[in-house]
Amino acid sequence: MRYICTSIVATLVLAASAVADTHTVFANDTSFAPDAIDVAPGDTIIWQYNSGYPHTVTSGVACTADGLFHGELQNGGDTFTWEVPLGASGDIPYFCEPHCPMGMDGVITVADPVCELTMTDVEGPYWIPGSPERSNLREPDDGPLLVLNISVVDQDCAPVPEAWIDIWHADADGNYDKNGWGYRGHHFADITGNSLLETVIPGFYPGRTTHIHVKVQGVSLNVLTTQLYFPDVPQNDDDFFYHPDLEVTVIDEDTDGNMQAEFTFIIDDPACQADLDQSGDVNVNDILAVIAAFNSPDPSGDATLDGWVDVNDILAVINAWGPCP
Ligand SMILES: [Ca+2]
Ligand SMILES: [Ca+2]
Repeated sequence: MRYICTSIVATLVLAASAVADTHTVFANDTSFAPDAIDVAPGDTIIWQYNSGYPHTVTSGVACTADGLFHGELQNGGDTFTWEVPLGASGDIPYFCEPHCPMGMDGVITVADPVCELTMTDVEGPYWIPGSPERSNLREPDDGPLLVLNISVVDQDCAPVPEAWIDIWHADADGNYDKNGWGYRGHHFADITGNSLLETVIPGFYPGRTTHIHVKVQGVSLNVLTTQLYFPDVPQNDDDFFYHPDLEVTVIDEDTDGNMQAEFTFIIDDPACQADLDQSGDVNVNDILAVIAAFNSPDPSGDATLDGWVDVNDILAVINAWGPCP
């Protein structure tokens, strides 16, 4: 169970999954070049002595250090390296101590984390609504076993508490239970958007690589329908629906093929999207906004964000009735 305690921060970093960049800033006589850089959390910045008397690279504003970082560039070839913390955001000003009065300063602007939505994948023919609530789908003598750590975050990288997660997949021999609830079940993430699925690694359904079907929903009416895959399965390459972005990340695997893995779903779950007039309440005025835009693509009445205003938008407003969280 030691793998379960993934911190939220680690989850968000995984979700953002941006490739870290390296930025170089030169220290000239009385200036940094460039003096403004845009970075992402986890990026590396290298300041390099270029010319002039010895410089420092000191975080702070108005020539007053704030202690976040301090480096010294005495001679040609000297560098100072700082990695942008994962929790950093906004502007981080800095200066050169001896030359700050001459205007030698700079600013690092940290971009907000970006969570790109998990791609959808085909639902397939075997989904059955109304599955039993359970997060353990195993049956006696199952194997190889899968423990999947699931995280659900929204497009702002914020956890989606109590997200609904519906799972269905083939048994270890590749057969679907089309009459009962074998290897089918839904469960809810906890208040931090995390959950644990215990099941068996599915076998090969004819024509497909091994895969797990999933639907995920947060507080909005949007439902993500997709599939999960496993890395290094030769059949992946021949599967029309396979995509590497939908591979689980393997944490541990033993010689019998029992696996611990994780996956972060990033879902489009705008808070209170049915508050069409952004009044802070979902009420009759939002119904009127739907009616005003009825049978059109006008986004001012599109509570479901599906590009069209129809009766589903009225239902979405009713479903979200009341004050916005
Ligand atoms: Ca409203
Ligand atoms: Ca709509």
